[in-house]
Amino acid sequence: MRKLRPDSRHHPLNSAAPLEGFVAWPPEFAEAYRRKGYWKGKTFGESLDDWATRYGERIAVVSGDVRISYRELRERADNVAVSLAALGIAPRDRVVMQLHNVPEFFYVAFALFKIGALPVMALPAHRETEIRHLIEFSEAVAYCSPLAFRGFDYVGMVRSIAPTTPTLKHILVVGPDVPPGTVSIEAMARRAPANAADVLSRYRPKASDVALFLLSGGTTGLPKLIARTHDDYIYNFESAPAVCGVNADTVYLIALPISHNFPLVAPGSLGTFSAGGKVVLASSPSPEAAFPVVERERVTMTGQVPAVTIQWLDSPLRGKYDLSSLKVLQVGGSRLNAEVARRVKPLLGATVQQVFGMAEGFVCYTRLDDPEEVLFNTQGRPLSPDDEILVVGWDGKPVAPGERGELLTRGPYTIRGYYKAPEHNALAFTPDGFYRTGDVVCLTPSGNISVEGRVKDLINRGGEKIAAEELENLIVGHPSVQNVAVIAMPDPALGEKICACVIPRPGQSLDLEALRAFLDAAKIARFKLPERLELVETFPLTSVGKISKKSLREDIAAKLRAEGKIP
Ligand code: OOB
Repeated sequence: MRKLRPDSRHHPLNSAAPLEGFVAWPPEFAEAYRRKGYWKGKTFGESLDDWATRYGERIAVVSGDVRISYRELRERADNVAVSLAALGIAPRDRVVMQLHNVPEFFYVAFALFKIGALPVMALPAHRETEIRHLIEFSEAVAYCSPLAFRGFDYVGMVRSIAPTTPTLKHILVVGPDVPPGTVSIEAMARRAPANAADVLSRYRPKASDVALFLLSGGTTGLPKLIARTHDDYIYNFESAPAVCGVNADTVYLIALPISHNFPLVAPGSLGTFSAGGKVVLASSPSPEAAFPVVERERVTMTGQVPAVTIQWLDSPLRGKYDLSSLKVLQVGGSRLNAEVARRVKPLLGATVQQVFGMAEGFVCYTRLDDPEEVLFNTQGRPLSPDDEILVVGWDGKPVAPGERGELLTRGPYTIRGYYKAPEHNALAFTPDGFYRTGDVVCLTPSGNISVEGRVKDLINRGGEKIAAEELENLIVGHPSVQNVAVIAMPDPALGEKICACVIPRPGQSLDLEALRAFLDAAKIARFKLPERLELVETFPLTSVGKISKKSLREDIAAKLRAEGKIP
């Protein structure tokens, strides 16, 4: 009998229709993006193979004392891929990945890419509600996590969910010693199977296929799933190195959650790999955790949120470590105050690069040689020459140049719809495919974008609209203020009133009267003066480290109720 050789042409999915629930680009756009060379027809698996061939023994990933070369990275990903296929994980199966900053993240993600299975990028801060939602919504067959991290028992959590999520069959766990009934990622990574080439040739995802799911960054409701294809996501991270000054000498520190879009592709780990650089993992962006790593590994670049930048600038540890290797400090995720941006070069020695992006795709950067005016005061300009942007008013019509409006965008790496969400898509996208970002921006005369707030981050005080960010930018200029978040608080008469939540600088204090006098001196409309001041030590954060205004609003509403000021 003739032995049947696995043949990629015979896998049932090799000629299959697109994934159901995925909103593809219209054919004429897809064609143009290919013609212009943005979409190269390459998959993640092929990219990793390329890197391993080109960069071989160079170090790709550093985590503590562990150093992994490009060759080893591919070897381990291939090993894991074969083991996952042997477990029965099939092309297009979804796998919820909830890993912190460990090298196993890359083994599993690339293993899944290679067998055409689809990672769903959860964040370590997610808990039962979000994880259950992600497993149910994506119909995940597997879940992947540490045993425990920061005192939280992930395996315990998923075991409590599993009995009521029937699609879930496998739990993959970091570490050599894993509980019975779970699979060790380390063991899979070290087992070199004889039939790797056969298994890996059986199914080859197409570059136009969905490669992975990111989560929407919304701070309300449960996250929506953002399907990114090999074509569009590879274009996204391969374009980043040129605008971020990344090359083979780059040492890029990941201190944000590793599965977030910013540290994945902007340029993040994937952009750094594509240039042959080195990716260094840290467990937290705090000065205590990150500074020693910067010193030891001679880190040249990292990406962080503004709250972390403020911590780094104000840290007494700054003078105790050698941070002189830092060349570029990327700051994004929420608006960076110009005064903070101005302090980066003198205090940290690095050029600040503002990054304004979203998991839905679109990313803007200030360029490293921009004048200070642009570096400090704007969030930069689009990554791709084919990023189309519109700034529209309440009526949906473009505003006059320089006026504020909502940013709409479409382009070669911006999705045309959330996964399996037709009703929401009808609201979140225009009929001609522009994504409504919900961000209020204006275009500066230099052609850069200034993010002025969120469409919904407005306080409606009896009909007067107040943009929270406008007040925040003023208040942060007060000498006693380290950081501020302005939120709406419920009011029986006006509907909403303004509350300023302030973290004072060490040893400083502030009262409401002094704050109002300070703002009054800035000559703003009196209806914008806060009616309440809350002094706090820290802000509640979202899973990726942004200030959670939702939690702040809930806290203040609870206080007002306790004080009998609202029913
Ligand atoms: C990044 O992605 P997401 O998906 O967590 O959040 C996107 C939203 C944007 O729509 C905007 O509202 C806000 O976060 N945002 C900024 C900002 N960067 C993001 N607002 C003001 N200034 C900025 N620089 O947060 C993200 C994705 C890729 C790169 C960088 C950040």
